[in-house]
Amino acid sequence: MHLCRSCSETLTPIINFGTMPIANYFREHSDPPPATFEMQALVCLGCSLFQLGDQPLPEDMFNGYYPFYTGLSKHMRQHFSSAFESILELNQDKDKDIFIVEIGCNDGTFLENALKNGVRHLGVDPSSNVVEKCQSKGVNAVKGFFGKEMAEKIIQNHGQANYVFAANVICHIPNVNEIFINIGKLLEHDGVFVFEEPYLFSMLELVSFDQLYDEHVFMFSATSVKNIAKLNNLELFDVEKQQTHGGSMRYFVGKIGQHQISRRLEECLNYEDESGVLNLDIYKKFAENCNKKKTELNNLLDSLKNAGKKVAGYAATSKSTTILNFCEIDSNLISFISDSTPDKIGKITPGSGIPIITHEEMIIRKPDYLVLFAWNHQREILSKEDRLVNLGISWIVFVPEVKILD
Ligand code: DWN
Repeated sequence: MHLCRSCSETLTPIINFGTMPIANYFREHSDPPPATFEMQALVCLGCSLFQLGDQPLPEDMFNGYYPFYTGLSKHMRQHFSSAFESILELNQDKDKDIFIVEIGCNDGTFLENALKNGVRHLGVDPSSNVVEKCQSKGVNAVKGFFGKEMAEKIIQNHGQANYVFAANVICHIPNVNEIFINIGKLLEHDGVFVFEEPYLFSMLELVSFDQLYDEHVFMFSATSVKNIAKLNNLELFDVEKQQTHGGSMRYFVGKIGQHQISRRLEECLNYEDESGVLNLDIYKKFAENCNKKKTELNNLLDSLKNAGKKVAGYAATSKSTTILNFCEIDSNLISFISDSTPDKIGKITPGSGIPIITHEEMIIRKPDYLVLFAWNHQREILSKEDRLVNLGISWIVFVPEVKILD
């Protein structure tokens, strides 16, 4: 039996995806195999928090080798530049010396904007390789997990923060109440905690269950964030939909009574309520859809193999670990996956053992089909890779549905 990580109610099981490896453990053949865990998704019908039952140890997931760099995507660089502008717009007093803290700053793609604008800032990240990337750019960053000790150290060295920002990070941290409590301490009385994460209702609608992997222990909705904030003496006062990662939500949280509750938030909460955020039916349907998608993808790949076609993958994403392992796809069905991250080249995918090569080599090896694992960057990738279609390579997508693109 699992209890909700926020409100402690008993969780209701939704779907078990089976044994999964660490999603970002791209390794050499000779390296030890990845740590594994049972990936079961559950929902709390008390506070609506959708979550995984178990999660591997944080130090197995985030360490000196974390092979993901936000800044590799042009679209994400633009997104974080505009996220930074929106945070500046929250500040009414333009002469104020503001201080922004980013939790999970990765390679500093967001905080580079603070640096450019002369805004006092600090990034925190547990992975030393990305912290070094920040420091090499002149972005202030420290290595460590964000918690009580880190919050106190930041206050002692820099004072309280006007803004705390996090993107695709809070859903990684299991002790969510503790995070909210410590962010509450770090924030000035009128400060704002702005964070954005893949949105529960987008995942349900697109059946993008590959958003769930070891790191993504939560899939938030406005309802669950409102409840977590309340439980920890904070208040959700606004939300803003984002196009990133197939549909994300940006949440604005402050101290109780400090900010006006927005109309947008009220509408969003109504929408979630009417859509059945606390009703088991929508989650049962999601589980059915996940199994249906697995069958459809397997059928398509089997039929292409039987027809003698060469199928490969594009982008060795964290998400691909869930798809490949849940659908039991290995190098018999997908010969290789190409990727732009130098750290991943020459390695194999976790669990499924598919070799990773560069995009240049992929073109030389010319597959007939490419499964797009970075479907969340579809527009960016299809436009920069239009040469592939001229080479006779067709794209296979599986979000929102399994199909070969025209
Ligand atoms: O939350 C998280 C999100 C935001 O980023 C993480 N826990 C880790 C990571 O997840 P992901 O690996 O699924 O992210 P992406 O951005 O969907 O995929 C990144 C991978 O795709 C990289 O290995 C690089 C590759 N890629 C590529 O080869 N060509 C990406 C783009 C945009 C490209 O054009």
